[in-house]
Amino acid sequence: MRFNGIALLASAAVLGACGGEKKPATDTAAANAAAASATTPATMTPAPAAPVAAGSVTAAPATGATHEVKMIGDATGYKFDPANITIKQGDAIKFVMASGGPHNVAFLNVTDAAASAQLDANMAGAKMGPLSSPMLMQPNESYVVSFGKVPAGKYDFTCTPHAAMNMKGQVTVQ
Ligand SMILES: [Cu+2]
Repeated sequence: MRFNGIALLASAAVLGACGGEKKPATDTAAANAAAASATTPATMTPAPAAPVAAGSVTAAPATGATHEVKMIGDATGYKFDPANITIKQGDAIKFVMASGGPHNVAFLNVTDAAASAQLDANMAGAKMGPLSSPMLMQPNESYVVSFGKVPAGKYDFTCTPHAAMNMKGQVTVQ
């Protein structure tokens, strides 16, 4: 046992001495190759999806009917009227500040990336953030959202200042 151990150590030392110049070189090359193949996909993966898609989407003007939704805050509470509305792709919704502002319209939980990018592109003006209109302060102020090229589906929206008061609604795009 002892002799074998010593023999192994000795041969390892000899191998280390003999292959000393070549072995670390190949190890380093292999490590670099492994590191490169490991890091390249990881850094590449998130890049193509989001910025390219968002940048390539442009606003699609409405080509159909314009539907009106009032934004109300009075003794009866805070609400969109109508709160649930069904439209066709290419229609528009004109949100009109009726009372009790400031109100805004902010779409929530748009999980489809293409739908989110198109809807956001269609929302112009000094937005409060992605998928969120500016604040409408004065009576009869309005904000039009085009649903041009917005895929069929259901889109939840809320008024950010009055979300806790249940001021919300849903657009169904056919
Ligand atoms: Cu509101």
